[in-house]
Amino acid sequence: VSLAAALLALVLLAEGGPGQLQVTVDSARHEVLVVAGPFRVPAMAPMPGHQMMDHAMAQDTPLERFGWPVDGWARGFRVRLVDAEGRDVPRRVLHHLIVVNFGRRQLLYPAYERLFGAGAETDDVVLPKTVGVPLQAGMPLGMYLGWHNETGAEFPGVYLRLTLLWTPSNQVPAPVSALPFYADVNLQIGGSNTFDVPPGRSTRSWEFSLPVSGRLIGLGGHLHDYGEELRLEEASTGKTLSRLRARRDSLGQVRGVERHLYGVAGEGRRLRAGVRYRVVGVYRNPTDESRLRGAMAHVAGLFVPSDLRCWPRLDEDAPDLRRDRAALDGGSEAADSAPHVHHGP
Ligand SMILES: [Cu+2]
Repeated sequence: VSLAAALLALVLLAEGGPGQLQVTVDSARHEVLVVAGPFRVPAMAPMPGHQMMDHAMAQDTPLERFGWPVDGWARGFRVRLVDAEGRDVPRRVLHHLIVVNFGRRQLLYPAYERLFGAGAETDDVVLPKTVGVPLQAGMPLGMYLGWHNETGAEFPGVYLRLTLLWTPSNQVPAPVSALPFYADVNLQIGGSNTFDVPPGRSTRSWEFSLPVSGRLIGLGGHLHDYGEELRLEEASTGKTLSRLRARRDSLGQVRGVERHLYGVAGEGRRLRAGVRYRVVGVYRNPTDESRLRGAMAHVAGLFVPSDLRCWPRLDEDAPDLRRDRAALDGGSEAADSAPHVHHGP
């Protein structure tokens, strides 16, 4: 076993760039380990309120690309931060981690798939073995992170150890293929998705239709402070298909958003190709001042297409996709106009 494991344990170095990204396959445990770093994570001054923390103060690292090494399905991840001696670094200094799949388009947007995102409060995610996100060996992935270190101490050399769990392509029965689903009330691809929140109650929504039918088997959401709820509705009837309420404290600061697991074997929430749907974000601002560009509202989950062959094709030359690529690859202009767009759950 050890020889086979050793032979199968590939170590791939990310092509180009100063990053020391290492990808290692553990074929016995069905895990892919991605190690990035070292990163210098300076201490930041504490910020009043959570909104500042949410965006302006998170420092994004440059995108680092790597190739996904195995055929199969991704079914979860674990995140750990360590120093050069292997000692744990507090997980909360990692504000967000985004993994992008440059080999596939999103369902609703001509933009690259966000395989997953993890925030400071996101627990490790592990799906049951009956479901997974299909990935082929060689699929071009990329990742970036944002630091937010309020511990008061600098961490001079932090390594991110991202463990991805996968199911091999020969598993019987094969898992159900589920792909990321993302719908935002205000996404400009390659730009920002934030918007202003006026005093009082306000809603913002975006309508869409799907190129392929399927079912949502899980859905979470993301709101900033003063956020009240997110809804997924049928546009013509206004019928609510999913409602995600924010957990808020007495000042309206959002502590989290509900998450629904509609089941893997069960029906999930059926969505049909060609039907108009609407994602709605509801805010209630108790102050008498608008909060400028202070809000975000989106849902993110897992979608099982009825036919994966009908998934929309990636068109590398489409203007939206080029904008997305430019923003992800950085460059000062793109970085200014495009703070991170986080995708969960
Ligand atoms: Cu946000």
